[in-house]
Amino acid sequence: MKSRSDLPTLLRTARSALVAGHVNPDGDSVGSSLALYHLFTGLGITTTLYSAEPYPYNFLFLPGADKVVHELPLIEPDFYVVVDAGSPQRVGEALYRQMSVTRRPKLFFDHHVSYRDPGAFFDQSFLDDAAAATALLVYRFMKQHGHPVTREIAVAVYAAVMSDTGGMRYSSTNREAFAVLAELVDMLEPWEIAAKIWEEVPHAQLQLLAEVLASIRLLAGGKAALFEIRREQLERYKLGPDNVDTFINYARAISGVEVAMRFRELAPGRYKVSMRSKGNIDAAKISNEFGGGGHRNAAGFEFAGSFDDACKLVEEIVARVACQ
Ligand SMILES: [Mn+2]
Repeated sequence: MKSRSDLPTLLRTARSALVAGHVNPDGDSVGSSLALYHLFTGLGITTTLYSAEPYPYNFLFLPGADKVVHELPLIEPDFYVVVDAGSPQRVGEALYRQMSVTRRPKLFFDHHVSYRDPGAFFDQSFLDDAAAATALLVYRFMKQHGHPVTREIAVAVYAAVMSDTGGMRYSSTNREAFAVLAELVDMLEPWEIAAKIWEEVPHAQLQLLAEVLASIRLLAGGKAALFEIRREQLERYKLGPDNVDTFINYARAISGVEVAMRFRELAPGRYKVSMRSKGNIDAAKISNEFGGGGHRNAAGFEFAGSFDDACKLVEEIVARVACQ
């Protein structure tokens, strides 16, 4: 079984594959998926590039990103590869269900520490929590087995490493990350990739930001800043949840504000709430009151009710938590 389902063998024998990243996809998930997609298609394997959710706007420039599909193919692929997901469940419900019952090989590339595949789910895993990005594990495999690194693959790996290290700033940044970027740098334009990842927003995002900033509510004597993002707004501007990720920073930056809360509407009367705090307020404490969790400076929970209800509750809870 093992020998038939390892990646070098599959690359010689399989005719089709499915590559999937995780829900709420980030640059590493997209870049790792695309590196494998280009490797496989280059070897003549018909490859489905799958993502349960749309790729973030800032990674749509990556070559091949337009090939992503959000529906599972009708005909089952010869094998599956999951990247960067932390655990197999995070590929999304439909694919997880299919992979749970399939007899086809399943492989896994990841650098997250939380999941140690005991071989119970995957047939072969490439895991290393010392890697700065999952894309580096894909790159290692390619080098080890002598697969040529094309320009498309170089751009995908470079963007994945850059984004997952916050531009080589996070504690995961290491010698391998620098060495691989140096190997790739002649095949691409670093300034162009940096600009695409960090310096571009769609015009509609700024229009929505203007609308949202004007609607920020200051509560609890100016200690809490709350705002809502309704589904209708995202639909009207044709934007996704990733387009509003940074909005909370504006609310938190307001002088006197100690906690900022973003209420993103999931369905009528149901919200996903993200919190960022600074100063003395413990965001996790507020989150706990709503049945959620998190850290002192970043927490979240789901809220059932209206935004007005939420504001009243927050007013009361912040007053109490701030006194503790
Ligand atoms: Mn990652």
